[in-house]
Amino acid sequence: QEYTLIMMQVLEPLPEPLKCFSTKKVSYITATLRPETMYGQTNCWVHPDIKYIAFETLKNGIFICTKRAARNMSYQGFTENDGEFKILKEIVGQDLLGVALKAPFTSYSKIYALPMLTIKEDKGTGIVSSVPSDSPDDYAALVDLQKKAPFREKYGIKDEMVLPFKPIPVLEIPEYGNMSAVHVYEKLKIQSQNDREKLNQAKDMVYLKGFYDGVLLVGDYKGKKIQDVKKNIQNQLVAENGAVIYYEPEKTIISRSG
Ligand code: ZZB
Repeated sequence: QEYTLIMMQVLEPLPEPLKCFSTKKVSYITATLRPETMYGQTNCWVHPDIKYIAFETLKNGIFICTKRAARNMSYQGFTENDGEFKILKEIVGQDLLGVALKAPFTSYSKIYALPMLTIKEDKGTGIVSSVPSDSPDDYAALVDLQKKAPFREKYGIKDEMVLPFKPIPVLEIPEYGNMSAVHVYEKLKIQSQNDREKLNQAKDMVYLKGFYDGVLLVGDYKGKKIQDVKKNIQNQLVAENGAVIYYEPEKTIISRSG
C-alpha cells in the first residue's frame, strides 16, 4: 500500500517535550491515500494515549510518528543504515496536542494538533491529516470539539485552536456538492465521532464517488478530474518538500502464520 506522508512542520513555541530539538526542523508526519485533499486540511489528529517517537531522518529533519512507522521508514531509505533508527525521544500523544503546525497546500497558515480517539495505532504513522470537507470521520471529530467545551478542556485545547477552522471546499462531487463529508454527515444525522456504523456508511458513500467523479476546485489542477491528476498532485507535494512517499507492508506478508 502506497501512502503519501505529509510533513507538518512544528512552529514556535515548541512544546516541552520537543524543546530539545529547537535548532532543527521537526515535523509531525501524517499518512494519506488522498493527497488531492490536502488543500482542505484544518488540523491534524493525534491520539492522546498512543506513544509516539522522535527520530532523525537523512534529508527531512526530525520526524514524529509511531515507532512502528519509523521502523518501516528505516527500511525505505529514510535513515542512514537500513533497518536502523535511533529513538531520540518517546512522547505520549497527550503531550503533542495543541501544537501549532505548518502544513502544505492548506489555505490556513497555521493549524493545530487536536485529539481524535478513533486513530488506529497500527496504521500509517498514527497521526492523521484532517480534511473535514471530504472525510466524514474528520468532520465528526472536529464538530465534537467545536460543540463540546468540556471535551476541549479535558485535553487542554484552547478555543482559538478549533473554533476558527471551517471545512474548505476542495472537490466538487456530483450529488454531494463541494463538501461531501458535511453533506453525508447531515444526511445520515451523524451525532459524534463514536457513531461508527453511520460513519462507515458515510465513508463508503463518499469514497468511490470522490475518486471517480470528483473535480478539483483549487490549486494548479483546478477543473480536472481527480483520477487524472492525483499522481501529479502527489509529485507536486514531494517537489515542494511537503511530502515523501512511503509503503506500508501488507499484513499478510509480514505475518508468519500463513
Ligand atoms: C486525508 C483524507 C481525506 C483521508 C479524505 C480520507 C478522506 P483507508 O482508506 O480506510 O485505508 N488514516 C490514516 N492513518 C490512520 C490511522 N492510523 N487511524 C485512523 N485513520 C487513519 O483510510 C485511509 C485514510 O484513513 C487516510 O486518508 C487517513 O485519512 C486516515 F477526504 O487522509 B485520509 C472518505 C475518506 N476521505
